[in-house]
Amino acid sequence: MQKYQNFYEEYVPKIEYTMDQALLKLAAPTCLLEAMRYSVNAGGKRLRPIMTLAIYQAFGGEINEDIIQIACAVELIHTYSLIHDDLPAMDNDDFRRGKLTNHKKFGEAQAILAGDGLLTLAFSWIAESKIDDTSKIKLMTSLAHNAGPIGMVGGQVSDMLGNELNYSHEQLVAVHNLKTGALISYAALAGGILAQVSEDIEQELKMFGLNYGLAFQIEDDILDVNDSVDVEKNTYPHLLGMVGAQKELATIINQTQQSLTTIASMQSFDYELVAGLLSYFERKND
Ligand code: GRG
Repeated sequence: MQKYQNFYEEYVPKIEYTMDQALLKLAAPTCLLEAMRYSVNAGGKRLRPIMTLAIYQAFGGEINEDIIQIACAVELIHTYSLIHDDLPAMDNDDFRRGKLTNHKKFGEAQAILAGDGLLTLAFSWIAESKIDDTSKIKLMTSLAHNAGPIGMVGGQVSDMLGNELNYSHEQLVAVHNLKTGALISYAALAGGILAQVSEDIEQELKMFGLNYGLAFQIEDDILDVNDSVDVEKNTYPHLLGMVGAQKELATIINQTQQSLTTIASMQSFDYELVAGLLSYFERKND
């Protein structure tokens, strides 16, 4: 836990610095750049790039500026998804991370375009990096797959359609895996791709990320109930009750730990560093 805490404290500022410096170098219209930087610099846990970097280092990878910028590509996509999710046509939120949402600050058209800009820029950050071409293609293919219509975007659509339906447990897992799990699964896999692990380990990293994402979503649903936010229809507390949702969360967290144990049995791996990512759940469930 302390090892991960130290890693987190060292790399979050580096992630934030890398993203802002790269944005500042863009010869984009000033108003667009301002809207993009506003959301990228608005804070957040930086969970996804931290996960990529921790997994890469756990396999013995040496982190440099190039690797940090590649790890940040997924954070750009995450940020675009939040900007678009907050729009009036979707969740219609006024605040995000304690600040006005992008469209409230810059207007809807600029917010849509800032999101579009971040989405495409993410792929440039991988394409223009110094790593070998095979790893680049693997990263870009997985990111496109997990962020797009058969990943996060598809999950967002199923989630919206679900407002009219009652999803079964199985359907709910499928929606969460796409909407929330797919990007986190990519973040875990990216650490392995950068460290050039075997395909078996890549599969295990994908599972780790998917289960982590599911746990993340169940936790979010439970916290909403604790914060007295209305219990929405297609959530774990609504489907399984609070006790059932807590039990399911514990089961899924256990599965993420199992994935890490399996990985450590296959290749030399800093289990302690990556297991620290699970401290996110421990703190909230104390
Ligand atoms: C608009 C294409 C499109 C997709 C939106 C991610 C998403 C899909 C919607 C957000 C809805 C939501 C609150 C989901 C719960 C899980 C989640 C992704 C929370 C936000 O991620 P954090 O906690 O955010 O990593 P920070 O602010 O820490 O970066």
